[in-house]
Amino acid sequence: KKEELDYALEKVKECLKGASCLGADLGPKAIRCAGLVDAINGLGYIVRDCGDINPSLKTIDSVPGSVRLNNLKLVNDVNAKLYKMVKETLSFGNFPLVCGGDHSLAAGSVTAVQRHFGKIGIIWVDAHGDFNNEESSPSGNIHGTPLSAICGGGPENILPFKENNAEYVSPRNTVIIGARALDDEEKRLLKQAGVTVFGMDEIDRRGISSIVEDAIKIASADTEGIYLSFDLDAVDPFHAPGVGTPVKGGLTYREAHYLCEQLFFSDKLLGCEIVELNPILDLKNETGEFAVSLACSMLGKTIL
Ligand code: Z70
Ligand code: MN
Ligand code: MN
Ligand code: MN
Repeated sequence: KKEELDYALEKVKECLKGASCLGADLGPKAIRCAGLVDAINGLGYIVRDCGDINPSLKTIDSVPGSVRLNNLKLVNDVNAKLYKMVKETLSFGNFPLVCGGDHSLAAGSVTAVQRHFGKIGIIWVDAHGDFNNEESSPSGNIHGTPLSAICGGGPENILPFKENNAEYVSPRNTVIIGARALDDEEKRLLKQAGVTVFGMDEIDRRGISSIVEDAIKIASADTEGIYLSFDLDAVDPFHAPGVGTPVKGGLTYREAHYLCEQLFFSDKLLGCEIVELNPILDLKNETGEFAVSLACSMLGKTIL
């Protein structure tokens, strides 16, 4: 029924905004349905599916006190589990591929990768900067903040599992690709921190190959390697409609794949994630299938 569908849609939209309840549940399911495990097996890898991370908390929480981040407890609960899972994966010598879920999961995944390797670079493919802190965030949605937190700019309270004296990721080794929806204060914070931002305009002007080459250089300078955090809303909604906040004017199908292919060939990848898939907003799981094909490119699938 239309009313029921509208209701579900509203719920998912709500849930994708920085929390990991319904949206985080449906995204990974849709990626599995699109054949992720078989596709990666087909590349010659052995896949260990660690399963979904389900929050122990059932309800959306409002946090008492002055904290203005939405669903903080819920997000922290999921991220604490993800942190442990990614660290375990790495300590077994395996390669983590994290599927979301909204981008707030990066607080857990990236902190684990950074902790394991000591010093990493990040390539953050996204229409957004996700570089707000608790004060600058216009929405209170945690998915608008994880990159700032990971780089040490706060909000500190989304990293409760971060071990004392563990290093933050250096903004100097952090690169955003595909940006076209940054808040004014967020732009200032990015500049101040020294994060390299390649907006869509620069990709138009210079071409994706030159941008990716620069990004790999920056993220791998004096680091153990690169973690790729791929928000599907970086891609143009024409190819990836199934995301919470589609923004026109994004990466083409081939630009997105080229980026992933080159990162594989760089031999610097330490792990990767694909986030923000929202199957309810998708068309026939097209974006889920796209996510699978991107994962294959990150893992070495070639054209010729
Ligand atoms: C805005 C905020 C955002 C999506 C992250 C939006 C952030 N900068 N939107 N991911 N889809 O609220 O911080
Ligand atoms: Mn994002
Ligand atoms: Mn985004
Ligand atoms: Mn987001």
